[in-house]
Amino acid sequence: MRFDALTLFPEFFEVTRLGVTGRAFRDLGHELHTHSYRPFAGNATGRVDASPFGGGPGMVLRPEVLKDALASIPRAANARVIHFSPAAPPLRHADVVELARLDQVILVCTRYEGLDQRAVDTLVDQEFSIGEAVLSGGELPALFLMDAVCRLLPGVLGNEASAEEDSFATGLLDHPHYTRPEVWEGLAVPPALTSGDHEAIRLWRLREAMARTKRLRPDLWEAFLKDQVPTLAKADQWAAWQVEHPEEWGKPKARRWEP
Ligand code: 4F9
Repeated sequence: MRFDALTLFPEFFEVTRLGVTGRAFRDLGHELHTHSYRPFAGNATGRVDASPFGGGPGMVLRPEVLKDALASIPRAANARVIHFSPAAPPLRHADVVELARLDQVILVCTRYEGLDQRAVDTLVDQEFSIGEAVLSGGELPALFLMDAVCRLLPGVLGNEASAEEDSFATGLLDHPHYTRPEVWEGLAVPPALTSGDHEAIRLWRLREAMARTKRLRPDLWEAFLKDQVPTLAKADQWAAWQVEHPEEWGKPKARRWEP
């Protein structure tokens, strides 16, 4: 996989030597090429932006700068050009999975006031935001996307199974995790996890993941109830029912539960 990042601050991308991106680029032959807009300013001053028509604060990247910068980058047949903007739908895990199948992702980073809309309309394939905070530029969103994509590339994650259990891949938030010691500052690990009963552990984790999702992301929980619960095994449907009826937890399930 090849990433190209267009930016006024190529140094932002030095952190990709660390962690999963480091493994992808250094050890696994994936590539990151950073490109400054500066050589494409088209004037001796090196200015790549201009003030917005209609007035207002900030500067807007000129469309011909992006066009010329993109033209200097070799393109794979299935390359995707992505621009980051707070005024765009959020990047979802499903988007990350789709991007991980491409041969090339071109990341267009602009400052907050952004990019001339004609360049967005004619040169950009897809726009994403990351979260609802406004940032000073698109570099951190580009790093965010690369981290999320690189950990899905074969051989990047130590444990291949972990990508499939990711929050959002399952439609649920992750369950809580515990490690040694079994009692820490008076706080014990939940007994199910030390029971050695694999099915009890699986159901405990599922129920915790469901309870957390209901509490923190009611939107995801509603979708999970509607789309996924009907397809689950009976034991898992029972766990979902318990999450919806916490007052019934611990009571015998006989006769009270109608799936
Ligand atoms: C992009 C913020 C995506 C959040 C781009 C300034 C941005 C952003 N998500 N902020 N430029």
